[in-house]
Amino acid sequence: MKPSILLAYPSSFNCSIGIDDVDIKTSLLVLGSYLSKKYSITYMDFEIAVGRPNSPVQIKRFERKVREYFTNNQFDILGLSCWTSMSYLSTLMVARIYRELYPDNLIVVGGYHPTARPEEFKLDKQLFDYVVCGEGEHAFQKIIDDYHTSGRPQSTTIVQGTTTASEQFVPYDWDLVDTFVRKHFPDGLQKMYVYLSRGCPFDCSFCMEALKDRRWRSLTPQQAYEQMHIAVERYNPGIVGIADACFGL
Ligand code: B12
Ligand code: SF4
Repeated sequence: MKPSILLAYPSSFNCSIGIDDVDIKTSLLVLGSYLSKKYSITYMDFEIAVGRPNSPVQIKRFERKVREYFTNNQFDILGLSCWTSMSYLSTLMVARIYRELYPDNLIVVGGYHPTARPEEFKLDKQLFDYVVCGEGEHAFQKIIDDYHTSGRPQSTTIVQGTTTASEQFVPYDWDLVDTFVRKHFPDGLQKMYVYLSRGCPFDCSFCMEALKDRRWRSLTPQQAYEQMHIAVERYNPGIVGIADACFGL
């Protein structure tokens, strides 16, 4: 039987920026769209569903709500996006709750923070099974395939993800986020971000992008137009942001 997979964004703790401006996480959607060709994927964003806790009391509430969610929803594999360093603490909390409830299931983490600091996910009692650095598509697909045959690894394993070539890009699978959007954005999406290209060949010292393999890849203009068109037709947002690391190179 194929494993069930949850792709989740864990939120950020003690973040001074307000919650009003939060939107669908495009990177998780990109990753999920690739994996959903082969596997059953569920999308969850605890930042939107539960909130961004800013005090010990709010963090306790967050913990309780996440535990409730996992008690009612079990997956074979939990994929957590510690996308920026702002999500490090919430990633640990969500992983700990899941590990406590389901000690034998697989936990995978990826995103910019693990890419920069993979050792920070080698923690007590093998909290994480895999830490994916760089792009997630190929690495996560292989992890899922291997899990099918060999189960969890013996210890936390750091994996360097290989870069997705432009011919391997898949269209956004908006069905993945549809139930979530309808539940949490009853008035529709005000704003959405799309990527029309990926990567950047430059090496600015303050930017994480250079830690990937510095290959710029893009949709063709026709594909880019189609992807924007499909997204707008479906959700009619007020704003579509093009969020490329190096747009139009
Ligand atoms: C677009 C973007 C945004 C958009 C996001 C739009 C959206 N709704 O998704 C906006 C403007 C909202 C934004 C906000 C912020 N951003 Co920003 N953003 C970017 C940017 C420019 C592009 C990212 C990109 O190219 N993605 C393309 C996709 C395909 O690649 P990807 O995101 O890396 O995803 C892949 C992997 O990370 C991996 N992966 C991701 N999750 C998972 C999970 C699993 C399980 C696995 C296996 C793999 C995996 O697989 C994905 C597919 O290959 C980057 C980089 C840059 N040059 O500045 C900064 C960047 C990511 N942002 C950054 C920061 C700090 C922020 C903010 C915290 C800023 C702030 N103070 O508010 C917020 C956080 C928002 C949030 N809620 O998380 C930093 C993160 C650095 C760090 N170590 O923390 C970056 C790297 C810029 C930098 N300074 O270096 N951002
Ligand atoms: S994405 Fe922008 S800031 Fe980052 S390395 Fe490229 S040019 Fe520099």
